[in-house]
Amino acid sequence: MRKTLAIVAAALLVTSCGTRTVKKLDVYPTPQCVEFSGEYIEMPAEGYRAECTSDIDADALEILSKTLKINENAATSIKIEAIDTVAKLQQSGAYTIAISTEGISIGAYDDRSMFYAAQTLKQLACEGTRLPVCNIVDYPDVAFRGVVEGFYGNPWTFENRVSQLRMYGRMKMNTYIFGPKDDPYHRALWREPYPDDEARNIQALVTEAKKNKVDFVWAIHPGMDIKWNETDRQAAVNKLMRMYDLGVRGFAVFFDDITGEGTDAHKQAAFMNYLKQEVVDAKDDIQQLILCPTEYNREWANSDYLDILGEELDPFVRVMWTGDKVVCDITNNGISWVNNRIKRNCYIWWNFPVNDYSLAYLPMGPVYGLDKEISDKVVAFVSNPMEYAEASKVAIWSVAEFVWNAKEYDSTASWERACKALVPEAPEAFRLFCEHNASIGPNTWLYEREESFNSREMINQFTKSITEGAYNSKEANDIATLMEQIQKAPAEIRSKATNKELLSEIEPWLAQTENLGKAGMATMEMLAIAKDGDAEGCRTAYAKVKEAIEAMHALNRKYRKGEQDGVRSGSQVLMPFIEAMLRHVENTLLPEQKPAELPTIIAGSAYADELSCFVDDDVVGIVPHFALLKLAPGDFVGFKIESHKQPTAIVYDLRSSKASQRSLEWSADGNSWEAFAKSGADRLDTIPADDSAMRYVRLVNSSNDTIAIRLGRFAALTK
Ligand code: 14T
Repeated sequence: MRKTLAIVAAALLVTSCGTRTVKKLDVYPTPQCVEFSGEYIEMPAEGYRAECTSDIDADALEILSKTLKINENAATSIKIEAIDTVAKLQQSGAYTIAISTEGISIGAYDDRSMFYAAQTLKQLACEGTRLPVCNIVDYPDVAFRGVVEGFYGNPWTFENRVSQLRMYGRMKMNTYIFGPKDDPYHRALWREPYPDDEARNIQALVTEAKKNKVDFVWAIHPGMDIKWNETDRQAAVNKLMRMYDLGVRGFAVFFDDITGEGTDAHKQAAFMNYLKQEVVDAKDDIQQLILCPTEYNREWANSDYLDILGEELDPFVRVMWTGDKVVCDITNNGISWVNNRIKRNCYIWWNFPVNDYSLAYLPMGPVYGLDKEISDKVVAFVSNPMEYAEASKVAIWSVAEFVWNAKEYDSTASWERACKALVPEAPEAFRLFCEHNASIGPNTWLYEREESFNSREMINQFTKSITEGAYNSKEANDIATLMEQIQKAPAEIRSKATNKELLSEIEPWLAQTENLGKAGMATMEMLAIAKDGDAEGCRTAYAKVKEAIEAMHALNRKYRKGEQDGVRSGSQVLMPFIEAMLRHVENTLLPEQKPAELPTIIAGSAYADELSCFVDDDVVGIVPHFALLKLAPGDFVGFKIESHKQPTAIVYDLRSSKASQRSLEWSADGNSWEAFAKSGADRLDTIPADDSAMRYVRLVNSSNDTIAIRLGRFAALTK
């Protein structure tokens, strides 16, 4: 019997779909609407005959051929037609699929739709021989979805970018914005054309992007030194036209993180409108024109800047927005607020999993904190990743799921899938690694991501009982087992994962996680001995824990960069647990091991009680405190270093205040003070400290007004 392929009209599919889903299909991102009874059909061995009214997109066809076998003489058909009826399907990427014993029907709005239908079919046919009998109607929640390579630090390599573009194709993301802060031709030398070899790379990336139905958007960052004159306007047009000649069909202009002349809203709007006219209107195939404003988040939007953009910017120009802060959750309310100001739906630039402000931490945990209702109110959602391209894929995977279908988004399930997709050879070990490398550490934005979430409760429970004098063997065993798994996971990942680039990116954290597991195992051994009151045996075990922690410190030191910390793993739950258990053993069995002296806060201000000190390897300082500290003239905050230590340098990351308003001082005795020779930069700096008598450090409000400071870091490196 010759089976004909039924063309299922899209309208029919829509009305017949969406009522009931008996079983879920393993397709990601989750389609909007799936009707599936649980029944499968064998794929015809001879393949399918393609029937369509117009040419099928070549990239889609390539996937279909591999997945389904396309054979002109096959009896069963795969029929492709345009969708022209339902509103939700009237958008790029929307598609329908109907699979029955009669054949396969695909409805496609554009080439991207066809490509996405092929991607879905590829996932449906993953077992190679059978297909589910189903109806799928699918379209994205957010029109533009993807990634903005917009971080400070080493830009991604050509190979990184190719691999990303392929992933975006598979995950139905359609936008890649090229804007790495440290690509010279993006920012520092924005007027200059790319040298030939780099130009060729961009050309090749544009081709790869096209194959994956991704808009390659090239961003320029002229604001550091732009003059609002004819010469610079022309320089920008010329540069964009050169990029156009390399194949680029989307442009963005970033005015973030600048001061001075470049920040003028009227001038920026006029500049964008000029580019619209001279570049976009001069061609007929430019897809996107995007502005990243100077006031790109609500915390910084305290002027009429956004209203001016809203009034004066050509409606074609889209406006980026990071949310209520630079790094934050994305809330419904915050989006409505900015949309009113800019008089259009904003283009979300989400600063996650970027870690350029906190390089010691690898945010490998789940993606959450995105309001599901935002998808109607944003024109786009792009994520700013880490300089580690492969490691960023865990978060990017989940962002892709969220932006395609927010109401079906389940952050934990999505994260587990992402871990499995990235390291299918050792998914459990990799998931464990990610779970304990999820915190982003202390930061100005007070943003935090949950770490060790599957063991937090067990750890808390155990800590509570042990400090109450009880030792719960069952819990102790469970924690010891966990520590052993953590210790073993890195070796398993190294030996099994085939993604070598990923392995090299995360190697410092793999090593640190191994150390963490070792320290944790030693801790549990120490506690098992401590419970019997054997002080002598415990002393040896205690030393072993200390040694393991020293190994972590040594590794951390090795990777430290300037004011930035080195490599941290398990910082949120497991390290505090290990430290707490050391204190517990010191207090109960080994009093002689207690540190003789601790650093202390000194404060000639109201803040003495709010602040506390930390000691960490060779750093002593004030625990980061991001709430604004208001200091009246003459008020000070500082700390006393333990007498047996001597500082070598003072490091700080002080937000909000200016160096000219404060003086940094030191003292030998806490009574007579002397200013440091170097007054230091406003925000981040390292000040040499070379007097061997130095034991006290403070900052004083030396101005005549009250000043406000955030203590991101205020510490001494010691020897
Ligand atoms: F353009 C913006 F949307 C944006 O987020 N700009 C930068 C971005 O390149 C960077 O990766 C991100 C995370 O650190 O934050 C912005 O950079 C900053 C923000 C600051 F508040 C750099 C220094 C800051 F003080």
